[in-house]
Amino acid sequence: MADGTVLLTGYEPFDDFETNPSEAVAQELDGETVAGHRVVSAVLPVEFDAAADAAVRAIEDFAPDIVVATGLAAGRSAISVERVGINVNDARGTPDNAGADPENERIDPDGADAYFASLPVARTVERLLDRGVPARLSNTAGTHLCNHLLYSLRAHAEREGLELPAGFVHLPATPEVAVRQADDPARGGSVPASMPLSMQVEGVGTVLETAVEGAE
Ligand code: PCA
Repeated sequence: MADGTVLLTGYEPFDDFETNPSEAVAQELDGETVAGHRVVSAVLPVEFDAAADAAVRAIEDFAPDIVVATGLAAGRSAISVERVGINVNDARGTPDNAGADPENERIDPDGADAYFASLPVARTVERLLDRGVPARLSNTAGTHLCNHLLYSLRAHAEREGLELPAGFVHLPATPEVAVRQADDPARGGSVPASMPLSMQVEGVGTVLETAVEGAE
């Protein structure tokens, strides 16, 4: 019997990525038990107008004790545990899946400038490294939907007075994506950073475990 629930979110594919490892990892861990907590997963739309609402619906449906959100950061070589979400929407020329391409906008004109993730971020990175999973603490989640979600989750918890630890983890591309995006490597071109999906699943499992322990 699980004694709590962790909501794990991933994102749908976006831009010219045919797959999103965060979706695959969320599906893989859905229904598992981690540190005595049941994992429930939701895959969110990559849309500025819909992602946070979808996450809030999942919070209302599952009443989790903790939320860990994830997304793809192609080009990063390690699992990045994000420290902060800032009050900015800027797609920087990568429109979302509904075509929105905000530039230098606020998420909430009346909201706080930023929210820290409320998970034990440094301890999570240490645990990942102890287990041989490349990981780092990241001081910027960017200004696209991943940052948007971290900010929105923390703002939601504050607005509703919820005791709901929440954080965000960026995942590297998978080797399959890196191969597709390689720039003519047989002629000396470059190949983007990647991490096998199995290691990403292990890594996110470790993030959930540390989050549960940190919240106890
Ligand atoms: N990564 C993007 C948005 C969706 C995703 O998986 C980001 O880093 O903001």
